Formats: sequence, C-alpha cells, structure tokens
Amino acid sequence: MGEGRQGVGRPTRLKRGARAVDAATDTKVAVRGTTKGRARSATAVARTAGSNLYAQAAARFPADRSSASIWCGDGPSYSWHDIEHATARLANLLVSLGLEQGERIAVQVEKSPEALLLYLACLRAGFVFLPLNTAYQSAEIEYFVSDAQPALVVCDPARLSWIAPIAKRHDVRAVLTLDERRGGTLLRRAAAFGDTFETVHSRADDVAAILYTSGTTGRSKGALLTHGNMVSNAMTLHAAWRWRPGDVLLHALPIFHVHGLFVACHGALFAGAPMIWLARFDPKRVIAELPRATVFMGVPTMYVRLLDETGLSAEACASMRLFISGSAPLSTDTFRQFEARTGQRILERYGMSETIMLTSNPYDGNRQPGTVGLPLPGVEVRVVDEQGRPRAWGEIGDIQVRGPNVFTGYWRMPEKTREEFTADGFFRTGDVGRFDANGYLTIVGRSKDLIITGGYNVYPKEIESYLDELEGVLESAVIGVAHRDFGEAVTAVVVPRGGARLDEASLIAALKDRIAAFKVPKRVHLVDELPRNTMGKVQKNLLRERFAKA
Ligand code: MLC
Ligand code: AMP
Repeated sequence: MGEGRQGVGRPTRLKRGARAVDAATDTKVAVRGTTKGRARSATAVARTAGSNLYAQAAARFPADRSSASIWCGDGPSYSWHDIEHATARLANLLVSLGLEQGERIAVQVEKSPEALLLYLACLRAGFVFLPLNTAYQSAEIEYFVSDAQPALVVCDPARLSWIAPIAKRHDVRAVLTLDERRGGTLLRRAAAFGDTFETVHSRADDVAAILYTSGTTGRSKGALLTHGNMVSNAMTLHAAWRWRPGDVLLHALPIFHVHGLFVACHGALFAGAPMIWLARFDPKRVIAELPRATVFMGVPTMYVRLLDETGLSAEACASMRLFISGSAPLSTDTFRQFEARTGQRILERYGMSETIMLTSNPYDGNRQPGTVGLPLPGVEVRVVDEQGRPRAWGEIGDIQVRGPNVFTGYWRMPEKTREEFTADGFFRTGDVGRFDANGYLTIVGRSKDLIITGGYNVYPKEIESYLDELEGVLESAVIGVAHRDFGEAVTAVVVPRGGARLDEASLIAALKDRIAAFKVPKRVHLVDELPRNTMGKVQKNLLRERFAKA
C-alpha cells in the first residue's frame, strides 16, 4: 500500500486573525470530487439530523464560515468551510466502504486536525468512533479489535505492518492510514469524493463513540456514549464555562480521551471558537501561545510543568479568561502557586469516560481548591454508604451519578452494566468522596484499584498479569506512589521465582515491548514475599508506605 500525501480538507495557510481563504478557491491540492448542489444551512441540517452531535455543533459554527476554525502554528490551518467540506468527503468515503450505520471505526493515529475531522465525519455518517491511545502496543490493540469488531481500522502508516495482520485475524473489512502530516491512504481516497454530505438523522440514544476503560478485573470495557449524552454535556458545559464569541481554545491535550476530544473540542465547536492546535504538550510552546488564547484545558501534570517555566507570568496570561484542570486531582499547592504566579484561579472539574463531565467549580463563584466543585446542572450526584443510603455532608461515601450525560452501558457486557448501575438508575463511579456544607464535592479516594498517572488511568491488575507472565516472576503487586510530575507513579513489587535472578532494568524493558509506555512501572522493587492479611489478600497499603519514598 503506497503512502502518499493528499488533501481532503484543502486547508488554507492562515495568518492569525486573518480570514481563511475559501477552501474552494484553493487549487493547490488536487480534489477530484464533485461539489454539485449547495449545502443546506447548518440550522436546517440540525433540524433534520435530529440529535446528531455533528449537526448540533455545526448549527453553532459562526456565520462567517471563511474565518479560522483550527490554527496549526506553521502548518496548514482550517476554516469552518474546510471542516464542513472535509468531513463530507470523509463521510462519503466511509459510506462507500459499505459500512452500516452503527458499525465501529477504530482509530489509532497521531494527533492532527485530520484526525479530528475523521471523528466528525464518523458522527456525520452515523458510525461509532472508537479512539485508541497512540501508546497502545500490539497486545492492547489486538484486544480492542477482537472485542469491538470494527468494520474499519485507521492507523498510522508506521504501524500498518503489525496492525494489518491483527485486523485480518479479526475480519476487519478495511484498513486505512493517516499520519500527522496528512499522509496516508485515508485522505488520498477521500479526495476522490464530493464535498457535500447530508448528515444522517441520529436519535439521542444512538451510540456515537465507544471509549475503552481499563478493567479492574482484567478485561477492558467499552463505554457506549450516545449522541444525546454528548450533546447534553456539551450544552451544559457551554453555559457553565461561559463560552462566548471571541474565545480561542489553546488545545494541547491528546484527542483519544474524553478530556481532549469531547470536553475540549466540543467546547470550541459548540461555541464556534477557533482552536490553536498543538500536536503535543510542550510547556514553552503553550506559554508562547497563551497571549492569543482565552481558554486552556489540561491535566494537573501540565500545570506542574507550566509552573516549572520562568516564562509563566500574569503578563503571559493577560488574554486568558479560563484555565481548566481535570482527569486527576489538582493539588492545592499547584492551584495556589498558579494563582500566585498568574493571578488565575484554575477551575477544577470532575468527570469520567462513562459520564463525560459531572461536576465543576463555578465560573463566577468561589473556585475552592481541593474540591471538584458542584454538580453540573441536570446532573445528579450523591454520596452513599455501603447500603446505598445517602450520607450527610462531611461524611465520606461512594459517589454515584445519574443524568442525561451518563452512558448507556458497556459494549456487549450486560452483566457488568447491570452491576455498575443501582436499581434507581445511578451509575457507581468507583470514586469515593464527600460533600461540604456548601455542596462542593471533594474526591478523597477510589474504591476501584486504579492509579492515575499524568491523567492516564492504569489498572494494577492488568500490569500484574503482564508481570506474572514474565520468566522468573512468581508474583507481583502494582501500586501508585506519589510523584511530583505525574501525580502518581506506577510502581511494581515483584517476588522472583525460587532461584531466578531478576533485575529491575530487564523487567522494565520486557514490559515496554508489550504495553503502553505510560503503564510501564517507573520502578520495580524485588522482595522475598508480599505482605498478606489473614484472608491472604496482598496488603497494598503496607507496600505503599514502604515504597513511598522510593
Ligand atoms: C508519558 N509517559 C508517562 C505519561 N505520559 N508515564 C506515566 N504517566 C503519563 N501520563 C512516559 C513516556 O512514555 C516516557 O516514557 C516518559 O513517561 C516521559 O515522557 P514525557 O516526555 O515526560 O511525557 P509527555 O509525552 O510529555 O507526556 C506527559 C503528558 C501526557 C502529561 C503531556 O501524559 C498527557 O498528555 N497526559 C494527558 C492524559 C489525558 O488526556 N487524560 C485524559 C483522560 S480522560 P519512556 O519510557 O518512553 O521514557 C479522563 C476523564 C476526565 O480522565 O475527567 O478528563
Ligand atoms: P477515565 O476512566 O479515564 O475517564 O478516568 C476517570 C477517573 O478520573 C474518575 O473516575 C476519577 O477517578 C478521575 N478524575 C477525573 N477528574 C478528576 C479530578 N478533578 N480529581 C480527581 N480525580 C479525577
């Protein structure tokens, strides 16, 4: 399969503040599609497309469709017209592959505007988008493909040699490629299609995306998020965070998770706000771009790294109206240091793959450090005891949630879905917290055995099973220990099989070959035995204490 460069969106080179040249006049990129017929107005499309997430967003694109929607530094930039035309070409291509509505499209590609356009095209055509972390290696990809049974896989050309055989083994009908510089077969093939497409009609309960969340018991679960879930949460956040004309989002998050793809991109798209698009988080680059932006979203590790830069100052943030943090706990220390340096009080919010956003500190009221704020309008959040009885404020309990944003269930796991919902329809988050007298929620821990490192979730069980398969390993326990940069660092404690000579570096190297780098333990400690309670359960709290300073 040859890998060429091609343009599907015909992006324009755009100076900041300048209007985009209408894509139709850009003849630099050969586009063989037809443009017969005028596109109907976005509002008309939104009406006929029901709850389709793309249609709902497009109805809010700015009236001047030739203005910029995505700025990519020195690379090509996109107008709102470009988004409409490029997603139409891609949607036409997807339909031409014979995909049926509701079929899955698994995507593991580097961050690029075209990757976002592919997501939007899936929505337009009524397919289910399945984003995959670019760090995932073959064992992880094999599982997702076997479980989700996608009809199409889109991957980086550099990974085609090992992904294509996986796809073949699991009867995937087509594999296309996309790299971060517009190379690959996806765009080349899409360029042959027309740039108009009638966005399909979607019902609120039609599935728009599957997000895999790692499993506490081994198997990863695919959370099914509907068009209705996403539209309702996007509209709620639009109001809660006061998106407004003139906003510019500085986008530096990965786009294979809720935070970067749904919260950030939907926020900008529903506000008709342009995005400054950074392929990866680089603190110096973020600080350099701040004067042109008004909104930034990041995980706590990003704020810690911004604070390490001397360039972070009140002047650098003068145009900014909102810094948002989430995906992991933001320390009070980081909140205070950030305020002292910039005058900005970071707004912390809380959510998860299964529910999108649940709570937020207020835009106008007091942003209380150490808390994740108040339940968002329309979202019910309760803290309950082991019998499911509501706890009084100040008392710690399990956090359960209900609302139009909460997912419908796990892909082909009816049992698991039933277990995770209460009889009255609340979802058990697995997080533990308490409300204060003013209704602010604080997350104090998790009932699920989960490590959050730099905003990514790692389930110890999964890493233990990989470790236990290694030659010379008798058993292992994986814990999170406090880490200045990542918040928590994945740490393994390993018992060698009798006589086996193991060393830390080779165990780490062996895991790196198999699983995503962010899941690989930063340290491996070798011990003679694991501490156990009378029931035989490993006492991870003792291990956490013992290795806290390691
Ligand atoms: C990278 N590494 C990590 C890591 N990210 N290790 C642990 N935890 C992480 N999060 C590894 C790298 O592979 C590398 O390994 C080594 O650590 C150093 O990498 P780095 O160069 O420092 O990392 P970098 O590429 O700069 O990435 C750091 C980061 C990134 C913070 C920018 O992790 C990131 O973008 N995090 C955001 C995650 C996110 O979007 N979460 C949202 C989930 S949605 P080696 O061995 O190769 O040297 C969700 C719901 C909600 O949770 O509420 O939002
Ligand atoms: P994920 O399954 O990747 O979507 O991760 C969701 C989990 O991230 C939640 O269940 C919480 O444990 C955690 N999380 C998200 N936001 C916050 C926050 N602001 N503070 C603490 N934990 C958070």
